This record gives sequence, C-alpha cells and structure tokens, in this order.
Amino acid sequence: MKTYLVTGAAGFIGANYLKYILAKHDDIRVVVLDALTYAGNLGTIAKDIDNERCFFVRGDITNQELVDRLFGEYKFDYIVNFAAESHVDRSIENPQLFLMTNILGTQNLLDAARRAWVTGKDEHGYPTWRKGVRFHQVSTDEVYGSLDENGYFTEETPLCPHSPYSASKTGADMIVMAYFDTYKMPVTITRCSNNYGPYHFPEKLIPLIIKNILEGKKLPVYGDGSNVRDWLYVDDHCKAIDMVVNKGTNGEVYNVGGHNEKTNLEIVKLTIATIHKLMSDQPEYRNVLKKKVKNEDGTLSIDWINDDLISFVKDRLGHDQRYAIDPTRISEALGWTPETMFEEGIVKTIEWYLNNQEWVNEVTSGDYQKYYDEMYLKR
Ligand code: NAD
Ligand code: TDX
Repeated sequence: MKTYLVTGAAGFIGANYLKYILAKHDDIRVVVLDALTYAGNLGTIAKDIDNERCFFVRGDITNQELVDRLFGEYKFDYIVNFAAESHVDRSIENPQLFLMTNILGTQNLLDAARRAWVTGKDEHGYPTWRKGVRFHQVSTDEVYGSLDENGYFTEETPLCPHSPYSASKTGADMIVMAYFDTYKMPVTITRCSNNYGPYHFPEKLIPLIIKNILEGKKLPVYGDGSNVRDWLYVDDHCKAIDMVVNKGTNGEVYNVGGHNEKTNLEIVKLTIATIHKLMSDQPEYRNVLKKKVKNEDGTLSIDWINDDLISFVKDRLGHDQRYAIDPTRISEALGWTPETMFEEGIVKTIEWYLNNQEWVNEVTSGDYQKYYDEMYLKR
C-alpha cells in the first residue's frame, strides 16, 4: 500500500486528482495538506475524507515543524505538490506571497522528504533513497513563456517566465531539478496547459464567464481577446499525473496538453452560445439565472444571453500571447492521451456549474466581491 501526501487538494486540480486516485486505486492512503486559502474549500472534498483512506490536515506547506511531524506520523511514499498561489492577476498585485508559497513551500517539502527518505550514502557521497518513493511537482506550461503564432512548447524549450506567478513556478521547478542533480532525489515534474472542469474557482476565465453570464454581468475580455490558451479537461490532467507518479522516470519533465488551442474570445463566445443552447433545450436551467427578465408569457427570457455581454477591458500587464503544448514525450513514454474533446468537456463543465450553484455561492461568499471590484472596476 502506498501512502500519499497530496498538498493543495482543497483547490481545483488537487480536489479532482484526489477524487480520481481514490476512485482508481483501492490500495492507497492519502493525507491532504492544505492551508485553505481563499482558493481552497474543504466542502469540495468533505465526502472524500473518511479518516480511513483519506485524512485532512489544515496547514501551510512552508511550515517546517508541521511537515516534519507529518512525515514522522505517516510513512509517505509519494508527495504530490499541487499547493500554490495559482492566479496570474493576483501575482501582479502581490508577488511576495507567490514566492513564499510556490518556491519556499516547495523547498520545505523537498527538505522534509529528504530528511525522511535518505537511507545513507553511496561511494561517491550521493544520498541513497528509500525504495519506491517519489516527489512529484505539479507545474505549468507558463514556465516556458510565450509563443508567437507558430510552434509548441517541448520539454527542451528554454524556461522564460514573464509573470511573478510563472517566475515563482519556474523557481520551484529549478529547485526540484537541483535536488535531482545534487542529491539524486527521486523527482518528476509535469507541466500542464490551462485546465477546465468542475470546482474551478471563478476568478479564472471560464468559471468567471459562466458566473457573470448567470448574473447578467458584463464579460471582461482582456485586450483584444486574441491571446491563445491550450485547454485540457481536468480529469485528463489527473490521469497524466497518476501515470507519471506511478510509472514516470526520475529526473524527467513531462509536458501535458490536449492540442486544443482557442483564443480567449472564442472561449467566451462558445460559453455564451453553450449556456444559451442548454437553457433553450432544457428551460428548467433558466431557474439558475440571477438576472430575471420575463417574456410576455411569464417565462424567463434568455434573449439577452448573447455576444453583446462581451466587454473588452484593459489588458493584463505582461500578458503572454500564446501557449501550446507538445505532449509527445508523455504519449510515447507512458501512453497518455487526452480522453475528453473540448466540445464535450465544455458542455460537461457548464452543466456542472448550472447544477452546482451552491458550491459557487459557498466559495464566493468571502472576499470574492471585494477582489472582483478591486480587479475589474478599475479596468
Ligand atoms: P488553486 O488555486 O485552485 O488551488 C490551490 C490550493 O493550494 C488551494 O486549495 C489552497 O488552499 C492551497 N494552498 C495555497 N497556498 C498554500 C500553502 N501555503 N500551504 C498549503 N496549501 C496552500 O490551484 P489549481 O488551479 O488547482 O492549481 C494547482 C496546481 O496546478 C498549482 O501548482 C498550479 O500552479 C498548477 N497548474 C494549474 C493549472 C490550471 O489551469 N489551473 C495549469 C497548470 C498547472
Ligand atoms: O477576466 C478575465 N478575462 C480574460 O480575458 C480573466 C480572468 C482572464 N482573461 C484571459 C487571460 C488569459 O489570457 O483569459 C486567459 C486565461 O486566464 P486565466 O484563467 O487567468 O488563466 P492563465 O492566466 O492562462 O493561467 C492558468 O493556466 C496556467 C492558471 O490560472 C495557472 O495556474 C496555470 O499555470
């Protein structure tokens, strides 16, 4: 039986990953470590925490004493590090927090693992490691910087981050690789493109657009909307991480992406059209609308759900133009392929939000409105 430490599993991808591995593997035990920042929600994973196979600890990955104690209490085999400050716009406002969590938090976890897992030294002075252990870092394609209209990021693309967020993730990746080179620590890294799916916090493009449409608010598109992102359904990312954790090669980086490039404007228009179609085909979904406009016959109108909601606003500082991933390595080495086509995934995602408005209300009940006003009213 393998024991996992999964950090950041009360957030978007970590929660989906937790559900994925608990469903996939009977013979595992998982400890979740999460600080429950604004982006973490215990309700998302409450049903998964049974105190038999899955345990929850509220705490900060930068806390050395806490992380050492957890390593002593549970004999972890795998560390999967999702915990991070993850929003580019917030990193532009407060870079320091990003460096603390994303770089120093990763270093703290690496050092705790080193203290727990090193068994001795080899003849060259390199540490020897407990068999079957691994530290997996969940990284991002943003570490490679930005592409013009041609080409793809491969694992050999030079690291060239632009935002404080992506620079902090690059710093973390470089520390992870330094521990492989210096200590021969068993590590792997995945670098994934933009994820979408259930439990995505509504500060990120797709869930923010869905939320605003339901409220009848304007849809803020940065700049001219021509920036391109490569979208991947979150379960496909979880599958990739599961494969790398269990079958990856130490010291290797794996790019993960679904060859699904779309401009932001395309994404916003597709979201508008999909919500309109779902509410047209299944009128009961209109009850979810917070903006209530009545037709003459008393039913709720959806005529106003159209592209006129789009509002072009001031661009993000240092906005990366295009991301696109070449996933050849993970496909050839581990047989990974994405399973969910975008056309299917976006409908599944929107339906999930329409059916889970309580979750949206819960995660946006705190400082969300303040954040929204500060971030968008000045644009
Ligand atoms: P998220 O912001 O939704 O969740 C982050 C989680 O980490 C939250 O539960 C939060 O409470 C927790 N956390 C934050 N700081 C912490 C700390 N100091 N100690 C312990 N827990 C802390 O993020 P996400 O979108 O799920 O991203 C997860 C990981 O995947 C991140 O490392 C991110 O860089 C990476 N990633 C995200 C995407 C994407 O499209 N969202 C794409 C590629 C890579
Ligand atoms: O209101 C908005 N309007 C808008 O036009 C928001 C929130 C975003 N955008 C644009 C900016 C980006 O070009 O949409 C695109 C996607 O933005 P985000 O959802 O903020 O994602 P991005 O900046 O691409 O980063 C995401 O993918 C890589 C995650 O947040 C990162 O954690 C991950 O590493």
